[in-house]
Amino acid sequence: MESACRICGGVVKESIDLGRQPRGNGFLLPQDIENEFFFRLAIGMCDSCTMTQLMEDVPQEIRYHDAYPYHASGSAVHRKHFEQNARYFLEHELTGPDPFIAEIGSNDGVMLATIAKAGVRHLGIEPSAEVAEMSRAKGVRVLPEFFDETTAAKILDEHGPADVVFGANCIAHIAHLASVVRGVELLLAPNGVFVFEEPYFGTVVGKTAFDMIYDEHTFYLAVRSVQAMAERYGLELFDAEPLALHGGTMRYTIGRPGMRTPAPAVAEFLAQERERGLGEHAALQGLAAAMDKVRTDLKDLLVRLRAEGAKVVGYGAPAKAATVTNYCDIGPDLIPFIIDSTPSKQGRLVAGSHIPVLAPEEFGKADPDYAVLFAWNHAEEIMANEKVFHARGGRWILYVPDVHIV
Ligand code: JHZ
Ligand code: ZN
Repeated sequence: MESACRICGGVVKESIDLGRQPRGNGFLLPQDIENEFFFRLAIGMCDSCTMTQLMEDVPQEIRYHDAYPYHASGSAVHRKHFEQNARYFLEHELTGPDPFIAEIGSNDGVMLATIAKAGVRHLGIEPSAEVAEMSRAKGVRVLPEFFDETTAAKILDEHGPADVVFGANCIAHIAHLASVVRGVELLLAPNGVFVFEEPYFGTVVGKTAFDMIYDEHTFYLAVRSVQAMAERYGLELFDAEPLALHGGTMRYTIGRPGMRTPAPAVAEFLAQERERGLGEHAALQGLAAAMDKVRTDLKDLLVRLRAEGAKVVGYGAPAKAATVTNYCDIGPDLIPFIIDSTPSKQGRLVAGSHIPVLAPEEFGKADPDYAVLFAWNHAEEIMANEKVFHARGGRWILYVPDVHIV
């Protein structure tokens, strides 16, 4: 199968088909099972610009509805990270007279709350009403819309050029990314920067983190594909910084050509990606083989533990859990429930696999033998919070980069 690249119009060749899948964040009530939404989850790479992307996407209004359940403030590590981000911008980029920062997909205001407290002009662009409301309660100013060229023109009109446009775990979601980049190009001040952080394609391949593949992740960004995208829309990639978040994120800094000297990291990552073959279709073929093995190993382990009479539950219900449970055919018969601290997910079912999501209090009460850590990217924080489980002999099952027990 082939499709047209959303960035350059080139040919995207399909490499991995995960079959009929629900939405990653499609947590649902039992009475809504009948009308559950499914689509064909498949990814491929563009022959011309190497951008890896979904073959088919889910309309954004279905994904980012008013009750969008993911709250970016749900982790202490994330809260600290985004506060540091805000402080960095305040100290290094928002230093001129009356500076202005815009954030695309500002969620519950985890980053902008610090900017608002500092009294700096800002605007969050966030279409999902509930999280937008949560950010307003923190003093954040929000425009409840999807960002694109038209929105950018409106913002420019009303607020003037932006010194910083920021986005985290959001830019790679947007199917009309080409229009977003054109919009940013319009909105940026002459020396302004577009900074965004997204899970790194090199992580997905390197760690067999195939659970990063779901409806919201339209694009799987790498330094090479981001550089090509920036150039195509009249911008330049100045920096690429690896971050530990979400198991391996890359933070990109883009701006008007020639305004800054590109950091050595850009050339270094480009060379590294060439060496790793990340711009070749073979990278996806390798991932397909590795994820097949994880599927077999994880399912076999859970079937064996059930036969032995062990009590196994899940921990963390990230969007990723939908991909893993559905792709590996894991349902409530193998994992009766998953613990998650997010109130908007509790009492609901994981999309497709229909495993119930319960509040953290239920973990200790159930006293399980094993817990599958679906939120593996938060391992340190969760394992520290649940020390008692391990001390009592409970064991964590992880499946990234391979299936293992700790
Ligand atoms: P977490 C998010 O994906 C959302 P997800 C989004 N789609 C995206 O693009 C990626 O990030 C990159 C829970 N938890 O952060 C909270 C506990 O229960 O891996 C969350 O539901 N106890 C925008 O959904 C989940 O785990 C805890 O102590 O894959 C983690 O979700 C902690 C720390 C978390 O994101
Ligand atoms: Zn392309």
